[in-house]
Amino acid sequence: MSVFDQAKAVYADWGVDVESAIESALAIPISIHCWQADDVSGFEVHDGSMDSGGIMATGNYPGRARNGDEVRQDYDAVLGLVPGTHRANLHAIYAETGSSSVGRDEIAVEHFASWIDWAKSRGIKLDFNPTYFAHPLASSGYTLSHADPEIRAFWIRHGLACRKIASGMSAALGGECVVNHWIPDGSKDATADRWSPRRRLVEAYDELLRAEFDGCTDAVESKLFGLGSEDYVVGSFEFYLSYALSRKKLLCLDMGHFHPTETIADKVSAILQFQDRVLLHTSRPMRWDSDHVVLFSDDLKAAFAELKRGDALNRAIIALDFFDASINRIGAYVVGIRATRKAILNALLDPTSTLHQLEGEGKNAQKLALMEEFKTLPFGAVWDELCARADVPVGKSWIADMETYETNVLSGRS
Ligand code: RNT
Ligand code: ZN
Repeated sequence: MSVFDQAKAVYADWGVDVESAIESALAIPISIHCWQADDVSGFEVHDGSMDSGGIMATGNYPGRARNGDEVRQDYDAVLGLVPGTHRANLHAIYAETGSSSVGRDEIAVEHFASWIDWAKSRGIKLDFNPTYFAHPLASSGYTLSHADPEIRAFWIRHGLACRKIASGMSAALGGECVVNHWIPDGSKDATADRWSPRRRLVEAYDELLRAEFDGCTDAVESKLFGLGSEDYVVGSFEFYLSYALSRKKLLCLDMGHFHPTETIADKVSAILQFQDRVLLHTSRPMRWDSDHVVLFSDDLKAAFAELKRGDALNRAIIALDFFDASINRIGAYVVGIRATRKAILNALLDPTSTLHQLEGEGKNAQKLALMEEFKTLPFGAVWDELCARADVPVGKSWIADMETYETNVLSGRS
């Protein structure tokens, strides 16, 4: 009997069907962010320095992608090393406008033609994000909630341009394109007026999101604090929870955007009582919203286990959000993507009905014991089988592929 067959029998003893878990785990889409490849730089030509706008990639490991072709080349390398169904998640600053500089409020779907061609040829779909940061009109720390109506209007036009681009991507590729709106707005210290920016933000979003665009699904992402917005973030959790619910928009929960002991695992069963779906930004905070590479951690496992226990894995849109410029970026991608897929598989192998039954009968010690037991079942054998079936490297063998790519491709980038 192979190691996999033994593992299958162990899970079957607990009523868990490994075959269907593998099949479902491979089918769930993970949207891969483009911004790990180039440290959230994008391709815009800037005059002078850009405000970091609340987020920052640290490190200077060689091999950063410098243009669209290199980001797509990196995507291709990564896609060969990770199992399952994927999408690609772009930011507006990854528009390719040739030698001309095009304003953020003037970008259009044709500036993403190379992306669309690439996605079509790879059979993957695109998601999208307006870039409300790294721009002179974001340097005050406010965008859609800015006190100046002209600056607000600029960012509303940018958001609208992005929603139209998303609609174009959807038309070209089929299916929906999820557009996530995150703004850095907030202030560093002792904010006297926390009310006006929030009132303006409601109005700005109402204007920006009023029209429907075919194929474009909008989400809004909350945050606790950012670099330079430690005291006050306009788009807090309460703000966006209420906004999304009242305006029938998706809420985006980023794993790094809560208090350190607060996890999103407990939130999904509350939010999904009222919402059809939720967008997850799979990330890993370390002491703060540090966007570290996602690992197969307790937090990640708990989030996906919660979804599975509520039969809600198909109600979560899974998108990665991390950026580490201090290590091989292909490695960062592959570790984070594999960790996320592992957490999905792990959740699908959960003995949910037995756990529910034990808890219902008040057998809480037995429930705890079973949860502990599952932590040491031969999960690795099932994961390896999943990789083999997806025709990607099994176990640690992908590391050698990463090293070869580093030698052949990344080391040539200055
Ligand atoms: C920032 C948000 C946001 C960004 C990306 C680049 O705190 O998490 O999702 O990371 O849009
Ligand atoms: Zn995020």
